[in-house]
Amino acid sequence: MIEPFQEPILVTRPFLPPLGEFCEGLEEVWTSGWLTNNGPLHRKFQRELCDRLETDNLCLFSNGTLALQIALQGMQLSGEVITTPFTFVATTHALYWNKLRPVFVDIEPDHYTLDPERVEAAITPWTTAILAVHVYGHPCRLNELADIARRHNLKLIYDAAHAFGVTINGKPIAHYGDLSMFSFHATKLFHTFEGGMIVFRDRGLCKTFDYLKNFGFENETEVVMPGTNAKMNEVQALLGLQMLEYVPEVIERRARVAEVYRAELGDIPGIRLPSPPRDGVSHNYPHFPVEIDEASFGLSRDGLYEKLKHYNVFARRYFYPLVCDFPCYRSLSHCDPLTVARTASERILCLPIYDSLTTEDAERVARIVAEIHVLSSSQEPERGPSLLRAD
Ligand code: T4K
Repeated sequence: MIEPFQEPILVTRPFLPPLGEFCEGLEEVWTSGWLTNNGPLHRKFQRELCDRLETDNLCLFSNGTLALQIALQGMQLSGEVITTPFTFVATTHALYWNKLRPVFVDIEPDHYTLDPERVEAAITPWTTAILAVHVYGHPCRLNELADIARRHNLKLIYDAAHAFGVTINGKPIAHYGDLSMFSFHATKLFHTFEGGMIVFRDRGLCKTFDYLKNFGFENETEVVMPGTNAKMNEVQALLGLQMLEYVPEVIERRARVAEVYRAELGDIPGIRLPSPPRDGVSHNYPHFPVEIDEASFGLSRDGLYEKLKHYNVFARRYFYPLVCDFPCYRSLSHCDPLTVARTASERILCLPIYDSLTTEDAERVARIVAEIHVLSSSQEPERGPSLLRAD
């Protein structure tokens, strides 16, 4: 029997720059006394991101959800928006907060992104936009979606929460579509504790987004629209500036963990590994989703999820249930049977992946999965190690 891990192995762990480096930066914040409201670090972080992403149209936010909500509001969309049910619930909530009706369509089985054929089939006279998700950092079918959006005069918006650092033939993924939202949440490989960013095509929207995230203030005495408060603060910006330097290293270390999983899990019956990135895509390895086929693995996805906990390994079922199955969205009718999304949601388990997970630990996680398969297939009475708890 493989011994359980001494310490819990969680699905992710945030990368953080050396504390000393961060404290030095904090001194700068303390000295300036400027804590938020477009301060010097915010401006510097924004400029740095603009340079790296080769754009001038970029706006920072306190978190990704508000970034997406404000993006949709600023674009003045109405009616129906075609979207995926296989995502974190914030994607759909952002539509709801803008009184937009989500129309859920199915995803493709290879990278779990929106199926362009289903998108086209779902367009009605009320459709105004497509909201697609680069789920697990895999780019959607960019050309097909762009073509559909152009032919039907729809806005094309990407929830790129998972996709920071992804490029296609060297071009940042932020360059695709009318607008992309990135999350800088602690669970993301690039983060600012909490935080978010939008990158957009229409320069004319810059001012609108700035107003919307700052109460609609034009100046001290004028409010030009009913905005909210969604500003990134100086400490977030400081962390972002420091984190930027480490992104290539963090992605590289995650890639190594993914390689270990691929090598070690590939031969286990009933485990389907994630499809490799498409040609030209430089991936960022935000998650490591495997599909479990109960019949050949000998145990369901949920069974494996529970058994892993006995070894102190805490995988996650991203994304289960489908968003359309949450009570707040269940009453929405949709014509698409969502067959692929449903299967993915019932079968996918995201294994732990983060920069500080050693290759030895990743190997051990994989060997545990293999052991669970063997024990489950032989249907021996349960003799698993004692249950440990995550703190
Ligand atoms: N669109 C998509 C497609 C998204 O995936 C997300 C966020 C959004 C939009 C919205 O962006 P934000 O508004 O969040 O910027 C997490 C994150 O909270 C969420 O940001 C993320 N997606 C989602 C996929 O995952 P939970 O509920 O799974 O988080 P939690 O607290 O269970 O954390 C997961 C694991 O991470 C823990 O087991 C331990 C580790 N962890 C977490 C935190 C917060 C740490 O080690 N340190 C930490 O500080 O939602």
